[in-house]
Amino acid sequence: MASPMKSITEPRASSSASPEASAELQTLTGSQIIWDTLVHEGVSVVFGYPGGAIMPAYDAMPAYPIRHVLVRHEQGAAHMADGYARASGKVGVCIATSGPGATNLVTGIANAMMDSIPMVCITGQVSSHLIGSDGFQEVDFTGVTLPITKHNILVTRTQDIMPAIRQAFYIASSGRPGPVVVDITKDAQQGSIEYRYDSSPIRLPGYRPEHHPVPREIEKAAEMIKAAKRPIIFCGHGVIEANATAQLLEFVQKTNFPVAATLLGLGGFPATHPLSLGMMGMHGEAWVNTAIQEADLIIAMGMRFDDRVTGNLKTYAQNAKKIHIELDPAEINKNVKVELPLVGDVRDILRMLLPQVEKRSCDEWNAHITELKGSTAVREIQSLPDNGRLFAAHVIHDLWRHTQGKALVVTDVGQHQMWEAQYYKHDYPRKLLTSGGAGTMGFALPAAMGARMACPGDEVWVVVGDGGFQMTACELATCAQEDIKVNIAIINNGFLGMVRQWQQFFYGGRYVATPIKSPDFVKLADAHGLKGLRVTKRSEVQAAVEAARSFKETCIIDFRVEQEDSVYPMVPAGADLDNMIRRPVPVAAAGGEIPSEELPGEAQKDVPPHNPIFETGKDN
Ligand SMILES: Cc1ncc(C[n+]2csc(CCOP(=O)(O)OP(=O)(O)O)c2C)c(N)n1
Ligand SMILES: [Mg+2]
Repeated sequence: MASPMKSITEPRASSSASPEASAELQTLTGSQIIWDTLVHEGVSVVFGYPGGAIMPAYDAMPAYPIRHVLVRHEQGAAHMADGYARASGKVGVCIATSGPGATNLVTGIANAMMDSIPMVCITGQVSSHLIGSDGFQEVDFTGVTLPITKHNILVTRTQDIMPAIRQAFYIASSGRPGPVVVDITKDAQQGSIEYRYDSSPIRLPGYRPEHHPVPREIEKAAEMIKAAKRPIIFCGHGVIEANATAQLLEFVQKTNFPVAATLLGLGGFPATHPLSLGMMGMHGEAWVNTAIQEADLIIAMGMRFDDRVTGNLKTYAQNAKKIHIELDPAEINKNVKVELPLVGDVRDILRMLLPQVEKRSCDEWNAHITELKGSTAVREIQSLPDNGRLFAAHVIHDLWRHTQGKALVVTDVGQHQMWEAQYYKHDYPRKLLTSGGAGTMGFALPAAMGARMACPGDEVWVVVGDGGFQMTACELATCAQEDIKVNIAIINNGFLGMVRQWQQFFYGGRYVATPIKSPDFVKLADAHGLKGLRVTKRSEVQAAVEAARSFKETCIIDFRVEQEDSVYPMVPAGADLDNMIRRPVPVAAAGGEIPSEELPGEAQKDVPPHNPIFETGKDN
């Protein structure tokens, strides 16, 4: 993680009117100032949960044109704000009371920090005279969130509220985005001051969010691009965050360089484009990881070379020179040493680079990568005949087909997340939202609700495991109360599947604490006044998807999938990137036998019995 930005000064009191002040001087309470400032920042929806220390703010809320979504757990509020931000590109806002309300936000804040999501979290704090006295529901929330926020501010005076919130929005959304906490004491909310909104530009000494490469560096990049014979572009999350997808497409059209994506970069370059290679890394496509190891030039855009992407750093992409286009200087040479860093906004840099790059072809290299793909076709699960069993990959693939690849998909964390990344071809940015850096189970449902609020015209699909769904399933009640329509595909394998897979490959097949029993999801939907369906065969997928779309309510589909399927390929943690465990060649394609070297480990030969609490294909 990049070092959080901590160097700015305390917000200055500014009840004094600035020349650009946009409104008349009026007497307002701190609570009113919170909402007035949010309205000025363009906020139209917040996600939250009330309690003692934030009650004054809630009391003032109805007078302002802001919709409040009442969640069932504050973690949900943070993920909803996060999903709202990812889908819209705007700052998401969540709100909670002090103590347990605030600490319930922590997972959501850490999640947003790891994925650089702009978010402002407003929390109530005990009155200033109680701070440090272990007052009722007192938690030092700026202390707690110091390492998981881009910045945080404790506000104890009414006149500091507006400047603090303005700074929070500015810091959250400028440079490399991230979450900012504004913790406001109850007495600051209750006090009154003469107030007018200050719209003057924010200046924070020591905070320099913008960087620009010098022209010589751009020229050097153009030379390296010209000289490359085996180049690959890496499309990272920063391409999407910087709205640089059009520039990337133009760059590829000029150079004919192939593009691989990180998990969070999926959708930054159209997946159905002939030069799109797919995902890299631990569960990346085999040909992508092989090509990376063979490449002579990597142009990494808006990504941070995390360990799930690189595998063993000592053997990673040894043959490649590297150009790293990245906004955060802290990421340069952090994990992977690069020949040429270009520090700045990806879109700006591509705009500078494009006129300097000559049109060229890359036929030999692209043909070689196509050859690499060829050897994987027999392992392709889609080419298996329908044997009556439902594989998760089938569900995702069919979902992609039936939604014409246009849905906004929000995934949770686990096997289903990787299958989604592999089988749903994302052609558009901000249409795949997933928890990358933190890998937070429970993210999908609330984040999808936030995304739906941001993009009410979008068809939103939650792709979630039976385990992760149960972590935040309480938000179904929020869907019902707030009339938020999402479609929920539970990839129900009766296991904490990704952990089960690791147990199968690396822990001798001992399935400790991974078989998981679920409630009847169809009845659960019904209990909330929502729709529920169950699918056990591939032939039922299409009708269920169509039914879910046709309901005006949120609909859960309980997809009873193959229980012990694994995600392939897999680079074991810390292994060389091209040292992948591959899907065993299907028995039919291999002439009846699976060659033993194809087996992923000892455990595969001695597969333990199915989870006894769940029988695939049967109601339970
Ligand atoms: C909050 C949290 N706790 C634990 C984990 C570790 N973990 C990663 S994947 C996984 C299993 C997920 O199971 P499920 O939701 O059923 O999805 P599946 O892998 O079966 O598709 C677990 C426990 C995590 N990522 N997040
Ligand atoms: Mg599962």
